[in-house]
Amino acid sequence: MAGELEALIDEMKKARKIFVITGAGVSAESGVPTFRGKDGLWRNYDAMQLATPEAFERDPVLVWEWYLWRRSLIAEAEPNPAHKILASWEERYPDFLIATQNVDRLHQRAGNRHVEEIHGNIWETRCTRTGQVYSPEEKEVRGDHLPPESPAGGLLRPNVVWFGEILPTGPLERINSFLSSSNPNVCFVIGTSALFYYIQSWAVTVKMRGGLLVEVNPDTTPLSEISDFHLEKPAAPALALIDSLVSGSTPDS
Ligand code: BV8
Repeated sequence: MAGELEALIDEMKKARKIFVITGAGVSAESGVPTFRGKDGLWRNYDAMQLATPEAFERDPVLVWEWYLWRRSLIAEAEPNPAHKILASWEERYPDFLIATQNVDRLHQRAGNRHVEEIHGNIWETRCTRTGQVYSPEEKEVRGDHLPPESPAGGLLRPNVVWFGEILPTGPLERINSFLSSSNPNVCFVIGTSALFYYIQSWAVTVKMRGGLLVEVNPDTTPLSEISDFHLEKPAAPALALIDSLVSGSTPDS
């Protein structure tokens, strides 16, 4: 395997700018269910049915119970080695950014500071009337007061992006300026089914401009056939292998 990765390892050794796109798979080894995996089910509901404005409109209590259940899982979860290696890479590379679809904040808990949450995060809430965003400290949601109301009297919702909603402009602008100021040497796409066109377009843009495209995923996705490297492994062992080869800490494996 190491021999096949030689070109990637050489590039990583001299790289200055790394772009990382992550999805639910990077948190799988922390015990957080992925969206489309079998463990993503909850009371026989498919996540795709619940993560929509229509579901919230129809039954805000049910949707809040799902989010409180996910919060309880995430609260128990710890950053896994994949998160920790990405945090160490932010220290190593002068220009480093993670665009994550995950709402669990495990990248930040691992130590990454340059993280753009393109689908929001599960801990904040937002008033459906005023758009005011509340941090967990400001507005704690409890199961005995569902659906929660904001001080303005509007329903409070999780501050995440649901299916059918547009992405927050702040993260999009920062990602686009990161990609356009100079092309990353390497783009990693880790633990995502890569179904959203914006995920595919960021990855393809880096590749078309001469960067290496590396996919880390036990499965194949729409990006697999155009990736320069596809490590068909879980994120933690895959990143540990790359990290060890780049830092020269273990013999070729
Ligand atoms: C948009 C936050 C335009 C919430 C999520 C109306 C209804 C339905 C759809 C639409 C609609 N209107 C428009 C749409 C289109 C829709 C769309 O594209 N659908 C797809 C499916 C075709 N898109 C949207 O609605 C998006 N909005 O496009 O607006 C726009 C865009 C930009 C600028 C302006 C306008 C918004 C979608 C956001 C939905 N919210 N989450 C919450 O979390 O509660 S999406 C949800 O899916 C999560 O964020 C998740 O991260 C994301 C993507 O899934 P993945 O992360 O890839 O997770 P998944 O389970 O799918 O895959 C896990 C992968 O990991 C697998 O490949 C697996 O093999 C791998 N894996 C497993 N274990 C490991 C592993 N890999 C490594 N290591 C392991 N151990």
